[in-house]
Amino acid sequence: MLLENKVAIVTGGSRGIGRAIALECARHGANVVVNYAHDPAIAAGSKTPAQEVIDEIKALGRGAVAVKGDVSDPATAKALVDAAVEHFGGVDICVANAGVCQFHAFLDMPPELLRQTVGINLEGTFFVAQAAANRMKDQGRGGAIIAISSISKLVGGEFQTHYTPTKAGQHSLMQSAAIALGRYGIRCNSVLPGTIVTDINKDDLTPEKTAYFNQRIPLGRLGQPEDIAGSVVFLASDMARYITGAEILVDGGMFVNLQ
Ligand code: RM4
Repeated sequence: MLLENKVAIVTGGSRGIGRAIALECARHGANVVVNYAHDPAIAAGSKTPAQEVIDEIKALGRGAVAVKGDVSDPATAKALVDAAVEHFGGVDICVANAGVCQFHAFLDMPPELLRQTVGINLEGTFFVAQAAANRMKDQGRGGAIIAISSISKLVGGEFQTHYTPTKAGQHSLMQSAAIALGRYGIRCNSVLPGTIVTDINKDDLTPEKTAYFNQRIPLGRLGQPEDIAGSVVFLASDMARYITGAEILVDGGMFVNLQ
């Protein structure tokens, strides 16, 4: 129970890595504000992903509320903090997870795709971190901000020229925010997932690419969202009380495996 009675905001928390983080925070005692951007079409009588994760958190005995919003809009960050205060009395943890990666060639990259990717991945991280940090400062009890960056902060991708800069930018933001916020006891760190199987890459992970990755990854498999959640809980907890401006690479050894 590393996060007993803490309040966590998780952006993009209804699916994939964000969902796994939201659930693990709840397992460790946190109440969770789950942000999501879209309501996918669902069969009559079934639940949306956001409804499902809220119900799963409540089944764990913790509080949960869903807030729909595009994190590239600063108003969403305010709405998330307001919801945390209204429902749970404040904010202790902010996980900036929401992200997009529509694979596209560089030479004919449409400006709108670049702007959307920067808006969600980098500006969205900025807005939610800023809103959470202002609340944490006013609360006077510190806090933890975690950006879900990526191995793509460290390496490139032919079809990710719009995306990898946002991942590097997220961590650079955490480094500078760590300096700006340390005086308030607010820690800012990044987690760098490797290739994790989620909705955003299911079409990209062809059998051939999966075989390549499995051969390159020393642990022999692609990551799952649940492989990331523990590092986030650690950074959010008092076990990381002297860690700020840092990064944790969670990639099965992919990055270091040149030969
Ligand atoms: C990650 C990394 C993975 C890719 C996802 C979409 O940062 O580049 O390989 O599948 O993004």
